[in-house]
Amino acid sequence: MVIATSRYVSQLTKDTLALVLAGGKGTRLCELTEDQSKPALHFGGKFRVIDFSLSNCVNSGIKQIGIVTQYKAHSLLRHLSQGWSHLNRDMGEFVELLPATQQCSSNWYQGTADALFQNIAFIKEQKPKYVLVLAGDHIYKMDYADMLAQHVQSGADLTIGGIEVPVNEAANAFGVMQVNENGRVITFREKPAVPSTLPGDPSMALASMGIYVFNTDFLINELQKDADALDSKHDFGNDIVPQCIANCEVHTFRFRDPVTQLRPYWKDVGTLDSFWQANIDLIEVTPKLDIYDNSWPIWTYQKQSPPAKFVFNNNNRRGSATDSMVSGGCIISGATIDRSLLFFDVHVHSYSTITESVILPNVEVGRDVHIHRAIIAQGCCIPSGTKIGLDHALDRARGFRISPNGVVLVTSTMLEKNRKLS
Ligand code: ADQ
Ligand code: ADP
Repeated sequence: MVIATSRYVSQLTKDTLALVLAGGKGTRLCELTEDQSKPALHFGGKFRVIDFSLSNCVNSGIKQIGIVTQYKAHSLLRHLSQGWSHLNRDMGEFVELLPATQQCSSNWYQGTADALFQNIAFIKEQKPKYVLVLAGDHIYKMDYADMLAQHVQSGADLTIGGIEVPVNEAANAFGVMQVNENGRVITFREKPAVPSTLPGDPSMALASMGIYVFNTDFLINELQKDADALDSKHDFGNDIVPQCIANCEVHTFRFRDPVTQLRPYWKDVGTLDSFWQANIDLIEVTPKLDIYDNSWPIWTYQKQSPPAKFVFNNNNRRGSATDSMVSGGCIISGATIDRSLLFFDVHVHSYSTITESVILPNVEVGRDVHIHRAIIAQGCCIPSGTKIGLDHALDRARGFRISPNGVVLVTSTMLEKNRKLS
């Protein structure tokens, strides 16, 4: 058996079909996912969340990709057709969309396992040796070829991507595993209230990243068994993984930096706080996730925009941005931006300040507006004189949402309600 580990081209990655689960509701993101799914959310100034998993696939050499969509998929489908339709079917490369209700059943996908079960015919048609199951809502850079190589070498039926996380972050949030000295998974509990810890380190747990490599025949068999089970929720974390651990050879692949052996950046942007934090992480002086790394580009689609413009206004007020990222099409006129991330086409008018905030695309910020520690959703028009994030009681009274960590979310629907009331 030959195991090629070259980053870009290897036989293993060519023999692999990636299936990206991109249909979750993302309810903990509240109004941000009111009209679009979590993987479609804008992220990092010019990307969408799903671009990270898809770029990892392409950069790892995996170019047979199916994307399983369900909930509010319109903007996701548009983004995928604009940005991810360039792979060449004739060369065996594709990004195929697999929406619910168009497969073998007339039902919506009942859970993540059912979402793949309904696509068994598609999987068989591609004839892959391995299936890599991914979530479309994680921000990270990972070479899946390393995981595939370990999977094949270990002889496992299933390999689960694992990462060390602080116990308090793992509780009720992630699947948590215990492994033996050979990396074989001994126990797995989905979102336990009290996670088991790493041997010798009671502060850390080994969390499942929700990334799985299966031998294809084994996966199809397990999906069929799960579909026949009457007491199943048809979910990977609750049903498929525990069932496999009880009966088969399941290993973990530890996601670590190959050189430093440290924990790489990996974030599930499932809450308002984690979405805000992951965006703000990018403006660190030396961010843990390097999106300027030419050896691991994050591919996306973005409409053409002119460069960001900074204007000194008629009253000698400087338009400036410090420790911030400002995207194309932005105009900052006589306003101060600090420790913030502005997506494309944001206009900020004179005498305004924006600090520690994430401003999504196509936002107009009027004069003398002050925004602190907030997420301003796409398409908002903030009226002149508005204060956001300076007084949470006032924010609440205006119907803005405050996250557990004190980040204020403002959407155009909230602003419109306010306008009608005033
Ligand atoms: P969760 O992220 O809570 O836990 P889940 O809600 O099933 O699991 O979402 C997994 C992925 O599937 C997400 O990308 C979501 O968008 C997508 N998805 C959900 N329902 C879907 C459906 N009906 N159709 C298509 N796609 C759907 C999982 C694991 C944990 C692990 C965490 C890591 O179960 O064990 O720790 O991921 O984040
Ligand atoms: P302010 O309220 O800060 O005075 P303005 O809307 O008057 O904001 O715009 C200030 C400056 O921003 C303008 O003088 C111009 O230099 C620049 N600007 C605004 N809109 C555009 C545009 N569409 N193209 C190029 N520059 C623009």
